[in-house]
Amino acid sequence: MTLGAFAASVSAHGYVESVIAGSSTYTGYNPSFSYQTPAPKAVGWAAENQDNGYVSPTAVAEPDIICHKSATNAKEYVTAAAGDEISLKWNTWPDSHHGPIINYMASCDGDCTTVDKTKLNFVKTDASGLDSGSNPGTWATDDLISNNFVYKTKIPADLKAGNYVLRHEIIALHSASQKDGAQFYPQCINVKVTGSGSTAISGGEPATSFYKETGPSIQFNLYTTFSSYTIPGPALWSGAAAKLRRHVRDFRLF
Ligand SMILES: [Cu+2]
Repeated sequence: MTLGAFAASVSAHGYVESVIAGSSTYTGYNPSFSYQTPAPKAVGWAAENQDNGYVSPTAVAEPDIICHKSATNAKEYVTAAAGDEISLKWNTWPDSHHGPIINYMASCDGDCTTVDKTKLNFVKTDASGLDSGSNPGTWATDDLISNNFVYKTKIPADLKAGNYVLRHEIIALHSASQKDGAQFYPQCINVKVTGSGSTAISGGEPATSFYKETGPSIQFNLYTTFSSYTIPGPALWSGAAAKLRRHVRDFRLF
């Protein structure tokens, strides 16, 4: 494949190019890093998604759903205190790819640079889905685009200090009226949480058990009239301070 063809094929989708916490900006994982030796250091987990592609609903129970295709541990960490807001900056996102944006966290119980991703038990810490309307309506991805491709998520206020994987995910629903038409774009980021929080993550589950291939929020027709959309996956974690509406407001104020 020529470089020109590659450039054209990657133009549609995006990736988290940087993560901002406080006054620090960290490098996310750019799929083109796989062509560089040594690869630049990044806080985002490496993945084999050079086409900026997605994980299909056929793989929701496979390890690729955890941190994208054939993902391997990031070697760097974002440092943030419990209660801090982290900004996830995508390089771009296509208008047509409406859908929810969901964040999960799992404790590495040690070192996230070597942890086995299949052992991570995640809780949902924040999620945004349908803001208003239908056919197709205004979605979290539309807020992302109008917010310069930045999504802000909050580290739970009382989360115990330690090393965590933040799993940040967009689910694009533009083709989801068909079976296996939804597109999952997960990205994992290592976060070193500081502070004096006392709540450990409990009740988490592996990302491979979040979704059902034919679940009602995975197979979903955007191009019809609907009055609500249920964000898929487990319920919001009891220890998560951020509530859904709050994030919607944050975007509009930004
Ligand atoms: Cu696409």
